[in-house]
Amino acid sequence: MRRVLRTVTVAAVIGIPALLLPAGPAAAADTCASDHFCAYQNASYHGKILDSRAVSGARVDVADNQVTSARNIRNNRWDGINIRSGPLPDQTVFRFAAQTSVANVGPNANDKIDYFDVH
Ligand SMILES: [Ca+2]
Ligand SMILES: [Ca+2]
Repeated sequence: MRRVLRTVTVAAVIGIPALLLPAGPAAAADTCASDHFCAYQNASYHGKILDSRAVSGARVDVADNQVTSARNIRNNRWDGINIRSGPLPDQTVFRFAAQTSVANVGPNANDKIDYFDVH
């Protein structure tokens, strides 16, 4: 009886890592409609946090320090701006050219953008 119980316990322990493996193929990226600008909190367009059709001259707020990827399906440039305090002016950390998708803004801009200036 003691031997049977030990066998069951070992099997259960071995089974735990299997639960940590990724399940199947990656989920599909979030969509962004034609003529919209969309920003996402994760790389490769996952976790949409902004979907906008703002026009040139607009300042568009987005959840602070979250943007990692974006799709610019509009015909104007969107600059990702990081707010700085004190004497430092706000800083443009990434420029999203018209009709350009960026799957990862990279370490200099990741999780820094606080708003967008639309040009
Ligand atoms: Ca910031
Ligand atoms: Ca913001």
